[in-house]
Amino acid sequence: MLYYLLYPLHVYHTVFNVFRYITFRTIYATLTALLLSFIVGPYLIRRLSELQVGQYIREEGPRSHFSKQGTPTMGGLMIIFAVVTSTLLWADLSNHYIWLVLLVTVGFGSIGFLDDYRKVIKKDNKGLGGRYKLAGQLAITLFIGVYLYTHHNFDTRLSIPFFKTIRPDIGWAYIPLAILVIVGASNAVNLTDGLDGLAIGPTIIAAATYLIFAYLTGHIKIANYLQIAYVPGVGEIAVFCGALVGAGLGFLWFNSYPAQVFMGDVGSLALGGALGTVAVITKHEILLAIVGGIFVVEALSVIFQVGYFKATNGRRIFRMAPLHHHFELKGWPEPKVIVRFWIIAILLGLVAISTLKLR
Ligand code: 57M
Repeated sequence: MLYYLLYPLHVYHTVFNVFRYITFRTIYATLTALLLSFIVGPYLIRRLSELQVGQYIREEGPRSHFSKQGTPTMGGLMIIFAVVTSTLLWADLSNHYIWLVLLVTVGFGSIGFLDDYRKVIKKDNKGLGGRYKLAGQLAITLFIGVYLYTHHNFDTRLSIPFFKTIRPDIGWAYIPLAILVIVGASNAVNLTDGLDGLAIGPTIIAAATYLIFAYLTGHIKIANYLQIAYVPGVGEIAVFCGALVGAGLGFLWFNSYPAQVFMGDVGSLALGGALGTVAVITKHEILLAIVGGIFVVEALSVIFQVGYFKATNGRRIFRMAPLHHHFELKGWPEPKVIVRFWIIAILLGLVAISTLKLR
C-alpha cells in the first residue's frame, strides 16, 4: 500500500524512490512484522489466558510436557496478523502472487482456527476432524493450482535441485503437484510443532532462504546468469517472506523455551501452507524437501512409525513419533533438541542456497 501512496511522490523528492525497491520494502516488511508482533504479543497472550484458551496436554506424552498444561495456544493469530498487515503495507498489491500466498495463509489459518476453537474453547477433543481439515486444504490448493495453470502462462516445468538441464514439463500434472507440496508442507509443519520454538525456528530459516530465491527468480538478469527459472513478478514474494521472517522472530520471542504461548493449528497450518505456496510460486517446489528437511523428516518419522506399528501389532521404530519425542525420551533436555534441530535447519538452508551454483 505504501508503494502506491509514497512511490508516486518521487517526482517531488527523490527520497521516495526507495519505495520502488524490493530490497528496501523487504527489509521494512521484516521490521514492521517484528514490531507488530512485539506490540500485539503481550496483549494477545493476556487475552488468551483470560479466555482460558489453554492447551490440554495428552497423558500418554513425555512427562516433561505435563508442566505445560494451561499454556495459552492460538498464538498463530499474532503471526497471521503481523504477516498480513506488513505485507499489505509494503508489497505491490497489483501483484497476483501476493494475493495467492495471502489467500493460502489466511485460508489455512482459518481452518486451523476452527480446529483450535473447537478443541480449546468448545473443549471438544476431536476438533474439526481430520477429514474436514483436509477437505478445506484441498479446496484452497485446488484453486491455487488451477489458477496458476490457467493464468500467467505459468511455467509447468519442474526445477530439480542440482540439475540445471533436466527440467521436465509435467503440464496439467502441475496442479496435483502444487496441491501435494502445499498440503504436505502444512501438515508437516503441524506435526513438527511439538516443542517450544521447534516449528517456528525452521520456518524462519526456510522463509529467509526462499526470500533469496524469490528475489533471484524475479530478477531477469540474475535468473539468466544463474540459469534458474525466471518468473516475472515473483520478486515481490520476497516482501512476503520478509514479513514471515519478522513475524516468526516476533513469535519466537514469546514461544522460546519455556514458552508463554503455543501457535496452535491456526499458526502451524498457515505457516506450512505459506511456505509450500512460496515454493510453488518461485518455481523451486522440490527444493522445499531440502529447505524444509526438518519438516520432511518429522513427517516421515510419523509415517514409518504408524506403518510399522500397525504392521507389527504394536512394535515401534522410534521410542515415540514425531522424531522430537524420540530424542526427548532418550533423555535430551527439550532446549537441546530444539536448538540442534535449528542448527540442522540452518545447514539445510545453506545446502539449498548452494544449489544455485552446484548444478
Ligand atoms: C499436533 N500437537 C502437539 C499446540 C501446537 C499421527 C500422530 C503422530 C499425530 C501427532 C499429532 O497429533 N501431531 C500434531 C501436535 C501439542 O501442541 C499443540 O498443537 C499445536 C500444533 N498443532 O501449537 O497448540 C503439544 O505439543 C507441545 N508443544 C510444546 N511447545 C510448542 O511450542 O511443547 C507444542 C508447541 C502441546 C505441547 O505439549 O500440548 C502434540 O504433540 O500433541 N501425534 C503426536 O504427536 C503424538 N504421537 C503419537 O501418538 N505417537 C505414537 C504413534 C504410534 C502414532 C507413538 O510413537 O507411539 C504425541 N503427542 C503428544 N504426546 N503430545 C504422543 C505423545
